[in-house]
Amino acid sequence: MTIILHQYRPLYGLPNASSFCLKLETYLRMAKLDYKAQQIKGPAKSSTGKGPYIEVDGKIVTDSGLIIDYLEQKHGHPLDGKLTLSERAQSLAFQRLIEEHLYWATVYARWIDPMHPAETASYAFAVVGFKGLLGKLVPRIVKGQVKKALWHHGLGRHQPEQLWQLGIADVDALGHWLGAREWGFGNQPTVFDATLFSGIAAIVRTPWDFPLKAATLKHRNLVDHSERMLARYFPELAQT
Ligand SMILES: N[C@@H](CCC(=O)N[C@@H](CS)C(=O)NCC(=O)O)C(=O)O
Repeated sequence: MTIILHQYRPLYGLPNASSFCLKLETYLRMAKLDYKAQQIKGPAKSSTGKGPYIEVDGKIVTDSGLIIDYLEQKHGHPLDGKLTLSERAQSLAFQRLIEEHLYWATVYARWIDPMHPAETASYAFAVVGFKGLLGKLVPRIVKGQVKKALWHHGLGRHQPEQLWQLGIADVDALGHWLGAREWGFGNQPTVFDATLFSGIAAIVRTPWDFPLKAATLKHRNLVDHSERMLARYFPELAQT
């Protein structure tokens, strides 16, 4: 049965503005599962109010990680099946670093960074996708919600210098850990690679400069990894 993938809009030459949507769509392609993508307009109609979510077997499943778990229960473990328990533990730990910590530094860069008011405003406008009066009002409202979310996460309580320092430490750890390897584990990409790709591409494809991006660009292996993933799974978008 075809999976309906509900996700946000493409942006900056990437299949999606949202790292979580990008990770999930990459997973679907990696696992060769049949899906149809539909763009979320307005608030996501999922149990958490967030995207991505899928419709499958007459139900809605939400959260990229829980969706992958659900699909693996049904279709087996085409990507991570050969990993040892220790490798799975490492994969999960790095995914949490990318999605629950580094992600928030990227959110700050895209939505809040006071050094780039014009760029963050144009990002908000592009990502929200309304025109006219709504295109003026909604991005401001969402920006307020993002600011609050960053505060509650904790990263948003730091001064920019410390916030960047914390995000850069994540990227350095990822760059040093990946080293000269093509993929995170073994000789085939796994869910870790889908997550790393989504987290790094969101930083380096954001089209203005900020300290986290400068630090990420220094890790050529991370940039190459994300371009490799894009070329392999989204050849229609890869740069020549
Ligand atoms: N843990 C979730 C995170 C999803 C998430 O944070 N999605 C963001 C977009 S990147 C979202 O829908 N935000 C809308 C909101 O918070 O209302 C996942 O893996 O799917």
